[in-house]
Amino acid sequence: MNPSHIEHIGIAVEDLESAISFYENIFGLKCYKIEDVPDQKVKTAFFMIGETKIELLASTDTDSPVGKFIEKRGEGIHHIAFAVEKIDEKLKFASEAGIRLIDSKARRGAEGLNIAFLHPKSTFGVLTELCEESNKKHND
Ligand code: CMX
Repeated sequence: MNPSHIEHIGIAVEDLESAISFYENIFGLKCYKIEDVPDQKVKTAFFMIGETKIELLASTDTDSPVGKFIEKRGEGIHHIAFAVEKIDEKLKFASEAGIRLIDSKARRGAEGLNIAFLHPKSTFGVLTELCEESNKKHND
């Protein structure tokens, strides 16, 4: 995979506004963007720390990955995202190594990144995301 860094840590929260207020007022971080991702039925809020982001995720529908997660396990770390290059090649490599893919091909996620998830049952219980900046996508 050779990730360059942790792109973001996704945290599932019940109430986006109170979680934003926690990171702003207690940690002194600035929320630089709030984005709806209708495809995933979530509203997201982003904070930058060095090269890594904190992505707060609030479900907009109980029947969504984040809604189901909170219902089953409560609030908490939902996923870790690694920055990679040539994401489709990395997915092929993971699949050939027997890792269960949620997305067999990268798709467009929040922040305009190309993203794909690996199933937590194949990754020691951690929902794992691969991210590639869209202008770095290689289809060859
Ligand atoms: N981390 C670790 N384990 C998780 C998990 C998570 N985030 N979400 C679900 N699981 C576990 C469940 O606890 C459950 O385990 P058990 O069978 O031992 O109880 C198992 O995975 C199956 O969970 P489920 O509730 O039945 O849910 P589904 O199988 O329907 O879906 C998953 C699970 C991971 C495939 C689904 O959540 C998914 O496709 N996630 C990727 C997309 C996503 O999470 N989008 C939201 C973020 C979007 C963004 O960042 O923009």
